[in-house]
Amino acid sequence: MVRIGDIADGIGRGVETFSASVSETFFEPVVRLGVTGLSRAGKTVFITSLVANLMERGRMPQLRAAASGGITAAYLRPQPDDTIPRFDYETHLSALTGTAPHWPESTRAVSELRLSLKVRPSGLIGAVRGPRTVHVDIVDYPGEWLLDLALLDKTYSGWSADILSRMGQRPGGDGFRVMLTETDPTAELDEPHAQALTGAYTEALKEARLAGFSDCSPGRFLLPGDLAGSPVLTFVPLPEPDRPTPRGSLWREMERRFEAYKREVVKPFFRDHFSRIDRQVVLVDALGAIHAGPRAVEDLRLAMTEILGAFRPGRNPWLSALLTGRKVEKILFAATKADHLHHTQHARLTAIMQELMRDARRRADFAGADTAAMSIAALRATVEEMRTHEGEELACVRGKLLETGRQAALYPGELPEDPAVLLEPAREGAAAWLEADYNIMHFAPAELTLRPGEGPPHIRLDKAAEFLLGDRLR
Ligand SMILES: Nc1nc2c(ncn2[C@@H]2O[C@H](COP(=O)(O)OP(=O)(O)OP(=O)(O)O)[C@@H](O)[C@H]2O)c(=O)[nH]1
Ligand SMILES: [Mg+2]
Repeated sequence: MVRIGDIADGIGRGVETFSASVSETFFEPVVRLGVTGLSRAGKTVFITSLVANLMERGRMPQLRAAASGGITAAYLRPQPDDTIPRFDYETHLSALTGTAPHWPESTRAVSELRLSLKVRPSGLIGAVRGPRTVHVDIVDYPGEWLLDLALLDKTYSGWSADILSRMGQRPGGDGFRVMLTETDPTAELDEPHAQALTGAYTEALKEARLAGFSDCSPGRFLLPGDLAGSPVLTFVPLPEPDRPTPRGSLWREMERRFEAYKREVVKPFFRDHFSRIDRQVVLVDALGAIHAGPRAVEDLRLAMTEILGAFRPGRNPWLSALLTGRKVEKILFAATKADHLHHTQHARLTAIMQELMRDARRRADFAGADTAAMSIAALRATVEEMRTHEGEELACVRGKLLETGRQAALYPGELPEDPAVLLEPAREGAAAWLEADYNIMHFAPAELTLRPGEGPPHIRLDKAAEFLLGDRLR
C-alpha cells in the first residue's frame, strides 16, 4: 500500500525541474480550464483531487483517455504566467491525504497550475501522429469576481439603491444600518469614518455569506487580497441625498471610488484572466443553500443567473468587445459535496442544478458553448449505509464528524423529485421549507490507504473531466 502523500512527494521533487524546450512550447496544445464558485464552494478540493486523479488514473474509468490507456503520463510543469501565484497543489494534497487528513485552508485569490499530459491517440490517427503533449492550465478564481461584472452596468446611485434594499431582506447588517443613520452623505469626506463604514459594510456581507446568501458583491470586499485598505476598496452604498452634493463630500468621493473599483479592479480581471479561458467549471454548494433555507436558494439562483451572464457575450458591450473571436467552449455546472447524499438522491440534486440554471440558459444559449450539469464530490468523505429508523429504511451516509472526530450517520432528508417543490417557495419568498427538513453535517476527509495508481476517492470527477477535457485528449 502506498499513501498518496508519498506519491505526491515524489512528483513534487522531480518534475518541475524539467525544462521545456522551445519546440515543445510552440507546438503543444494548451487548454485553459477555469475553476470557479462562490467562497467555500469546493474549488481548492476540486482542483487538488482532479490533478491527483489525473496523475494516478485508477479511479477515472469514465475519462475515456484514461480508461483506454491513451494518457501515458501526467506531470506538473512550470505555469506559463509568471505573475499569477501558483496553485499550492502539494500543500493542499498533503492536507487532504496526510496522516491526519483535514480540509485545506481557504484561498482568496486567483492561482494557476499547469498539468501536462502525454497522450497517445488511439487507432490510425495515433499510428500516424504519434504521442503528443497537452498542457492543461488550471485557473482557480473566486466566483464573486464574476458577480462584479454586473457592476459595470450600474451607476453608483443605482447600485446603492439595489444594495440597500437587498440588505433589508437578509440577516446581518444592523451595525452598518445604525452607522448610516448617523452619516450625512453631503458632509465632507472623513477618511476614518469612510473606513469605519466600509468595515461595517464588509461585516454585513460576511454575516450574509455565513447565513447562506450567495451574492455578496463587490467581490473583493470578502476577498481583498493585497488591495485591502486601499481607496478602491473603501466605499459603501449610501442613501442618495435629495440635494446636490458638493465636491469633496462623502457621496461624491464614494461615487468616484465605485467607478475606480470598476475600472481598476473589475475590468483588469476580465481582461487578464477571464478572457483567456477555454473551458469552465462552476462549482455550486447547492446542498448548503438548501440547508440554509428558501431565501438562500433564491439568492443562489439569482447569483447563478448573474454569474452565467458573464458567459453570454453580448450582454455587456465592453465584455463582448474584449472577447471578439474567443469563446468558452464548454461550461460545467457542478453541485459539489454530493457525498452528503446517498447515490439514490444524486439525480435529484442534478435536476435542482439544472433548474437553477434554467433562466440563465433560456435567455441565451451561451453562444454555442456546450453546457452540462452534474452532481459530484471531489473528495468522497463518506460511505453509504442503510439504517432502520422507526420501521423505515433510510438511505444514509456515514463519516467522521469534523468537530468531534466521531463516526456519525447522516440522513440529509429527501430531496424532491420535482425541483419546483424547492424552487417555487424560494422564488415566492418563503421563510422556511414547509414539508421537509434538510440536514447537513460537516465531515472530515477520511483517512486513505491508496493502492499504487489510484487517486483519492471521488464521485463523478471522471465524468466531469471527460466533459471538460475528453475531446482534447483523444
Ligand atoms: N464532504 C465533502 N466536503 C467537501 C468537498 N469539497 C469541499 N468540501 C467542503 O467544503 C469546504 C470548502 O472547500 P474548498 O475546496 O476549500 O472551497 P473553496 O471554494 O476553495 O473555498 P475558498 O477558498 O474559501 O473560496 C471544505 O473545507 C470542505 O468542508 C467534498 O467533495 N466532499
Ligand atoms: Mg479555495
